[in-house]
Amino acid sequence: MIPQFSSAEKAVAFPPDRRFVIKAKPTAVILLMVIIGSALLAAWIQYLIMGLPADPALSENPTGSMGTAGFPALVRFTHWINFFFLILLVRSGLSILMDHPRLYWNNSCQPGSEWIRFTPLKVPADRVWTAKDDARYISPLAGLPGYRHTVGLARCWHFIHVPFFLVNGLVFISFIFFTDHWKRLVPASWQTFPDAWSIFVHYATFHMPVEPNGFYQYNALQQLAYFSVIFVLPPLAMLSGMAMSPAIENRFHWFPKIFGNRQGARSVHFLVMASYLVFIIIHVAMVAATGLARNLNHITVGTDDPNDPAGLYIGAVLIALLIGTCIAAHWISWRRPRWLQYAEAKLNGTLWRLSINKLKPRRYFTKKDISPFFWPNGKMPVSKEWQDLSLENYAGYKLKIGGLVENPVELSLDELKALGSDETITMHHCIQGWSGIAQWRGLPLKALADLVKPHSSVTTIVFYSFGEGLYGGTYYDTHTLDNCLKPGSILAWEMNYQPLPDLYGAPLRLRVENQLGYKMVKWIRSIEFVETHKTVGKGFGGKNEDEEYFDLLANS
Ligand SMILES: Nc1nc2c(c(=O)[nH]1)N[C@H]1C(S)=C(S)[C@@H](COP(=O)(O)O)O[C@H]1N2
Ligand SMILES: [Mo]
Repeated sequence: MIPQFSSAEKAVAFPPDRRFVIKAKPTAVILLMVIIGSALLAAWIQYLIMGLPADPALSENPTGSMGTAGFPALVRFTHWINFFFLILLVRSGLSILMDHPRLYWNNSCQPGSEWIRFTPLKVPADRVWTAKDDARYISPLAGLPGYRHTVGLARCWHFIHVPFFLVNGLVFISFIFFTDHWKRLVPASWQTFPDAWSIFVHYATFHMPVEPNGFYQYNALQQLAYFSVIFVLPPLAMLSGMAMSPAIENRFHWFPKIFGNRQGARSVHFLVMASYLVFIIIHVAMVAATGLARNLNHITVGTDDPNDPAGLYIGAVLIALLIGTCIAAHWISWRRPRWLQYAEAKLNGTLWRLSINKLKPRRYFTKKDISPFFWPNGKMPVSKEWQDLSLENYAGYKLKIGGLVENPVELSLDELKALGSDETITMHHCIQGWSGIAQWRGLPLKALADLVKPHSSVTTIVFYSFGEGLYGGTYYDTHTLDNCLKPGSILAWEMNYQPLPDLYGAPLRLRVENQLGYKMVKWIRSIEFVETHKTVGKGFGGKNEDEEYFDLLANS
């Protein structure tokens, strides 16, 4: 099952340093301890001074309303389907997280400002340290697909589950509201909160409250927990996920502000995942502790039998199936990754193309928003051609623009500048997870297209770099003509009111604001107008698309 890495891939994906470290800011640790500690402390104080509170289950109708009893087939199915998706979403999410193993509450992602990191490394200040250098290894036992810098495949898995996860959730929610089953999950009165607290005091002081039979009703704490994982966490996950999309962020500036900013959304997305993990652990432990066989009969065969072993068997089969699914997913990731890439393009590529890809980026950032730090990424060009140009400040640089155009041209930087310029202050969204806000000035691609006059068959523009991809070979990427003509799509020669530095892509780099960072080719050498991306490189739309299974369309 171990993937066959070439030596270049092995150096990236399976590096010698595979330490796993979690390091949170002291304030984050203290905050967590205060929240948990004060709840426990309050429970113990209440218990020691006033004794154990009355058990709310005893004062309620223990059988509940018979109309909502039991676990209908639809509830059982959606519960298990949800469980599968959740595990795969968490596992692929962990792989994505490790590609930029730091979480922040600020947009600049300045090293040291993270509230938690999953890497032992501090960013070295004395040399160039790119975001790719910073990616960490994660064991394939925990992550899907695991290893280091496998964000492309991890995203395929993560996103491919989203539509099904949503549909499954909608089926479940529609069902419980068409029947009376919602009454079991939605607290009916404020009394639920003090009741839930009383039950918490029981658990916190090591007393088991009287268990209502879950076939008929839940206790108050259980009800609140289930309510949260069904009605609070999923919307939070969805909104925080959407807030990370460059297409959405650049059109609806207010959207990430729901979470403070884009990195706040990323942190919340992580905390939702952590909450789900905590819930799953407690949920499974309670299912086991309060009558495993009976509870499993409830949720598998839908009977309330304490002795029938059917639920146990089916539960065991389902767990085995989940493990089998994870192994199959691992196999697909390394042996048939193109299947996954195709499926992801078919499903989400299509959904994005029809929806968020249509949004036109808007301008709203101002000078004061510019980030004090901007992660560099990619490999600096090593060719003599580029190095010579750099030494002479790009005086001899000529951008070659050709392909299916009426008027192919070669233009120097001064000639490009004479064609016009536009300025944008925008947020850059790297696929790895970091962001940064910078000012860019350059030639609108629209002006370039007007000059060279593409044939009517042109759908795509290819941007070739002087630099190389992660495993060597020319770095390139493609964009639809349509996205290149959107506002803010420019060939930039200026960054933060200075000539574009070498590290950030001199002499020219691309900005196409509804896309992720890897589509913004740096150190541009030439441009080609083509009918389709399929005839360029390996045909997937760019160097990362060819070799790392990134998305052709990068709206999310
Ligand atoms: N030629 C080239 N361009 C590139 C890359 C690269 O590796 N080579 N990396 C891309 C990625 S993944 C990102 S996030 C941005 C990073 O831009 P920055 O260095 O200005 O942050 O450049 C993009 N353009
Ligand atoms: Mo990136």
